[in-house]
Amino acid sequence: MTLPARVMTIAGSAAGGSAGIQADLKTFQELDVYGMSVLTAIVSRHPKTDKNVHLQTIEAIEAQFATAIKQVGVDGIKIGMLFSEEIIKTVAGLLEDTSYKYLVVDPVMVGKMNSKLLEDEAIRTLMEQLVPMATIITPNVPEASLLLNGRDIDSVQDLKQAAIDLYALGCQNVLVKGGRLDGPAVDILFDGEELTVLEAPRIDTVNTSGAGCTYSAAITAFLTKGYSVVEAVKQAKGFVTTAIKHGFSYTDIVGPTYHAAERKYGKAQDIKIYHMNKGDV
Ligand code: PXL
Repeated sequence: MTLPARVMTIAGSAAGGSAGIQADLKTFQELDVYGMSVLTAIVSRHPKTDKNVHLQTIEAIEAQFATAIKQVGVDGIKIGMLFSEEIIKTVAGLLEDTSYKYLVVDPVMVGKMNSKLLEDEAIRTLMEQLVPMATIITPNVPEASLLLNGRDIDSVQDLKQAAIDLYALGCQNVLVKGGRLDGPAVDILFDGEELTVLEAPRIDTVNTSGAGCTYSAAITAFLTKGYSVVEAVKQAKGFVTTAIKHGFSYTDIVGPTYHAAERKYGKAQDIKIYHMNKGDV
């Protein structure tokens, strides 16, 4: 038997199950890779104290990483919410001492419900220590803007320029996700030479909690299964689009994407993709 590829997420727990570690592990399972997790923090609001981010200790983070590497080993790693400078530095140190093939860095900063998922002073450390190690980074519009000194990103043209400029941070590929702009959901992938434009129709739903986590988890899974970067992003875009299409909510609170949607309803047929050269932007 060929064993499934080994994928680890280093991220926060979203207790409601839509985002963070929960979204990542559900996505890994759907895509038939072997999922492991290193929990950095628990995100869940205490009804009386209002505390929302419950950090894990550095010792607990190191223990989880060491256990997963010893018991299993790893081919692909996805990084989600790290929250503090200390955690970023710890994770960068752990990665330096480990061999793996792919590193996907989702620079998670703010949740859909506006919860703060990265301290302000930690942004620079993330840029300097983790982004240069990444196979691909996957910022959304607010994250790309923060990584570019607060630049306005309002159009597909701005997305393209942002992808080109973020590449200068030293990662191998950049995917800027334009889902928060008006119009179709356009994302721009840049590998230093060529831009790939991926476009999905806008889906009329509020239930998109965890979409970003799911997208980057799917990219990690496809890369680790041996897909090229362009093909992994294309397949992941289809997976998350189908998950958003079938999103739902159990309450009046913004609900999850449906991680099993592709398995139940088939692959998205409406993703458009085209390539252009850097010089044509
Ligand atoms: O969707 C971003 C995100 C990432 N990680 C965790 C989260 C959230 C959003 O709430 O809770 C743990």
